[in-house]
Amino acid sequence: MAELKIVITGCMGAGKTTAINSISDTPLIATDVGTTDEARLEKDTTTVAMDYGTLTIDDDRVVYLYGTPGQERFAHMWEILAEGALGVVILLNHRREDPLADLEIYLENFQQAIANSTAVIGITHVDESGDTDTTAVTPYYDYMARHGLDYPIFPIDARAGAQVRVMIEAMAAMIQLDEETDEAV
Ligand SMILES: Nc1nc2c(ncn2[C@@H]2O[C@H](COP(=O)(O)OP(=O)(O)OP(=O)(O)O)[C@@H](O)[C@H]2O)c(=O)[nH]1
Ligand SMILES: [Mg+2]
Repeated sequence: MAELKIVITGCMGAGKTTAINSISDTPLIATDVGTTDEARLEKDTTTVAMDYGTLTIDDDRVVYLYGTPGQERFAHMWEILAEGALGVVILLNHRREDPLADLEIYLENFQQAIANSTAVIGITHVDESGDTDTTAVTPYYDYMARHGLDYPIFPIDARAGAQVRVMIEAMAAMIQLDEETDEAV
């Protein structure tokens, strides 16, 4: 059985904890605490260390999902969680003021993990933006074209397990495994 470690990162409120909770076969392990100060305006709780869940894809592959804290003040966890990851999911909240700037922050901070593996981009909160899925993804494709990147982009609602699952399955399919050892190659 191949064990695939995938890290889900992205800004506060993008839906990392929600996404893992919506697809995990095992009860979510979360480290959310009540938000304080300015973050309180956005939501009631925030991840301070990590989320953890699992997803069995098929008889051959199980995914271990690690969610990061979004807030940069907990960024010391990012490198720890990225260690040994076979894929990085960047979730972007389409309603934020400058989601392309967010994308840049996470691409930069997870540069090494992405270079050693692969990445996919999930765009959340599209339903609250007035855009359609098709119009929403355009600026992200344009950004990637400008930067010579070609990661798959999925408009998803983190609350909808079926949508999250399609994205994670796509990422799992991008990870090449050695047929004999089941190790990533
Ligand atoms: N309307 C809407 N709400 C969404 C969508 N995706 C996620 N949410 C909501 O947005 C919030 C996301 O919260 P979390 O899952 O805690 O976000 P997080 O990325 O883990 O945030 P931090 O741990 O603070 O970095 C939840 O209330 C979700 O229900 C979406 O596509 N549309
Ligand atoms: Mg969280």
